[in-house]
Amino acid sequence: DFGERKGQAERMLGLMDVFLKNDPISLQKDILHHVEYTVARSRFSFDDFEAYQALAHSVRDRLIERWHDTLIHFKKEDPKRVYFLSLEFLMGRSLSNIVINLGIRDQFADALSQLGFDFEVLAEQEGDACLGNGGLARLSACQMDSLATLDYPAVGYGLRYQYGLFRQVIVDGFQHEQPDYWLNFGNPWEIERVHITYPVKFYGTVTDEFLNGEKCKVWVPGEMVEAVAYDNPIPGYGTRNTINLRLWAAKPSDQNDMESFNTGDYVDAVVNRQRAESISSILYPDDRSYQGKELRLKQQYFFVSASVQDIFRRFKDTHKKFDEFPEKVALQLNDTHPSLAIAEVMRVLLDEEHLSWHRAWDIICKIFSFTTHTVSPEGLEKIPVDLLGNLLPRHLQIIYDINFNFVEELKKMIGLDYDRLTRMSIVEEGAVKNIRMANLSVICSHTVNGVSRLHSELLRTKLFKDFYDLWPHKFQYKTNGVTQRRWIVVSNPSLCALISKWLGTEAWIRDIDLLIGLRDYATNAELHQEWKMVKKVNKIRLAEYIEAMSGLKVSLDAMFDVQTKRIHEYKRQLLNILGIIHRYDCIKNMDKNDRKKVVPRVCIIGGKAAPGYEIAKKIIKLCHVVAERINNDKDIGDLLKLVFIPDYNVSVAEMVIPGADLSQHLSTAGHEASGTGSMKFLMNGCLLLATADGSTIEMVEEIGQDNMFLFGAKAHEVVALRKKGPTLKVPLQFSRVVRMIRDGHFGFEDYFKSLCDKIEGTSDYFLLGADFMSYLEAQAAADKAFVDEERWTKMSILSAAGSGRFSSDRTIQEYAENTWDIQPCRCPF
Ligand code: RUG
Repeated sequence: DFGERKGQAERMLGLMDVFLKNDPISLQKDILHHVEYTVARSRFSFDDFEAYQALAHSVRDRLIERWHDTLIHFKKEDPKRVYFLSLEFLMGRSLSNIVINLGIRDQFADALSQLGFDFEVLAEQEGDACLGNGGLARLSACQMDSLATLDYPAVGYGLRYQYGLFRQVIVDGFQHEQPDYWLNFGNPWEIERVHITYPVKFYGTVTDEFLNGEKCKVWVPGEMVEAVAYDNPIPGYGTRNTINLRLWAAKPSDQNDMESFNTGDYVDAVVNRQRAESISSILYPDDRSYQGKELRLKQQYFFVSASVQDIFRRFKDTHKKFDEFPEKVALQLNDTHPSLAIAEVMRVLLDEEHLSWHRAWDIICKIFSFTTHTVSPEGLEKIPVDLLGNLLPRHLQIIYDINFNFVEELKKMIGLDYDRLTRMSIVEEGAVKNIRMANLSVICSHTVNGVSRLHSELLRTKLFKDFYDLWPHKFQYKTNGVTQRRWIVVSNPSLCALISKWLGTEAWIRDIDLLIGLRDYATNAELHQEWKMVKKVNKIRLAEYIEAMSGLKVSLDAMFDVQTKRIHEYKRQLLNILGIIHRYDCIKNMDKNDRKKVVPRVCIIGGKAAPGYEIAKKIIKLCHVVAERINNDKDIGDLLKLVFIPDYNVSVAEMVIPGADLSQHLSTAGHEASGTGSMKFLMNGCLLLATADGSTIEMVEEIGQDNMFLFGAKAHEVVALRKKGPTLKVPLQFSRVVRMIRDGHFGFEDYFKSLCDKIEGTSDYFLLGADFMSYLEAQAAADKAFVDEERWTKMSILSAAGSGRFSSDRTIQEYAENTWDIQPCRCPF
């Protein structure tokens, strides 16, 4: 029978071309084939969107070839794999990234132009996949790109939300949220795997039963849902390796419904089916505050359970002994969101594989590693015991058992220090009893890391001090990084070509350390000319976007000054707006001569506020009323403009970042775990105006303090400043601009009262007043540098040249070597 199957396989191979061809005629034939047979349009009449669909399917065919080869290669080699568990992946658009990584962009562009289409125009047809909130989610996407490029055997697991992050619509300056049904027009990049499904159980009871004379726990669930796999191949650059991002969608389980259908309760049964689907229907739009919602908990367990079943299935395909599990499996927890995986793996080992507690616990301690992205204790996830016990009764028992053993061990080590025991316990006692997911993650992981050096220091000295004192060897830091493939090659093709020309190679696209070579030409006049030209091209693109979006014409001679990120008090968009009001006020009070010295600015702010975050929404409104006033003041002209870019997402970022001269990263020191937007700006030769927070501190080391504009209190000073309370002095300039808002210079004074109250006196938790003068000085320094074109261009070149350390390739390599202990597994060409 094997001989027959082999014969069949050979016959099938003979029928197919070995690989799809990439010459212009083959590509055109493929595209037209997909127009006719996939999109089902006539090849003589199809529009740009249909052409995009056909193009995407032609690209997908090529992607699938490599993906299959990689999966077969991994199966054959059976290396240790890392399983990257993340509740969020912010992929944005895929087409351009994929063709660049596959090395077939130019071939497709040529083929399309012969068919009368422009590649870039078609690429614009694609919608963004926004299955995440912000930094954490985009980081996951960058890390997948690096894992594939560096040939690591990795699988990403997440949720296939039907509704991604809400669309931000601005009406009269107020944010409104609209649902993002991103799957409306289909998604050519995913492959539905109807045969890869797993049952996921919820609720019910746990009973004691005897199996072969041994007492064991049996969980009888109250509800069952089916998890269906959707695979998203992620190609590496300069390699055939194409790894898998497997996202789970919830489907009703037939087993669940049989009862209701049989009892004739047909309508209820259908409604129940819809309830099952709701598990993967929506992304929670706030990544920083955890609300103990049942649906969110269900999402977490749903994706964890399906992923763990998948991982066990793969392991058991080729292995019999569970002691080999840690040699083949590394499980990475991206924040605490997937940390139920710990209890789930334990449950499977104990209740399904019938390992002893001792053996199961030994495996747990070897396979999990945990990255936290949080800075403040309030940001740490807690799950009410009642909620967890109701939804996942067996998991709660296991967590209690882990905690019992831990606390007993701890007592032996530290004695009866009850304060410390209470702090370190997984269970938080109180009016509402909670499970502390961060404590669970730290206790059960062999490695815990922060996402910048400063962040790790804060973890060691504050957030997880008790744990660090106990297990210093567990704690590491892995400074975040972003992929240069997306953030230079895709988003800034002119800069990409320029860098390759001056370095004499494209090798930096895989080996980012080569970027440092640009330093040799930092004062080269010819490079300066070309560098400025590239920036100009990108500024034109951004200016056209601004005009199309808002009708506002902006001057290309002005400094494009950008702050784009989620709107949050600690990120201090308000400091930026107050600075703009101050600038406006100063210009208004200048005579003609002084005005000639003003450096014209186009201030650009963009970002979404979480729907329930009132203060953040007020900041957006304030930005709009200030913009309205300034932009319509004829007396100001081109000296100052303020633009709010709505619905900031990955593809908007790809256009905004290359066009920025200056970018602002204003978080109160000690509040931004890392920050990754700054890395993208840096790679694009944009100068930074920033506080000494998160990864910025490491940027200063790479590019030098002279090449950026630093300001504000340092992390260790922030605590002391807060302690000063009412005696803390704020500058007159600060009080004046806040008064302007209070007095209704921009209207809506009643609406903005609570906003002003939040930043005056002892309420100014994020220290806008204390940092204001230093901020204005940094802004003045930026103005001074900007008028000296040669100096600015040199700083810009040095920024890009020094950005290599902030590539996710470096981050991933560090994880692979120091955390996961995995080796590259390169698929032969
Ligand atoms: O706020 C952090 C950023 O500082 C960081 O750069 C990013 C990636 O590590 O993660 C962000 N973050 C934090 N996203 N969600 C959280 C809350 O856990």
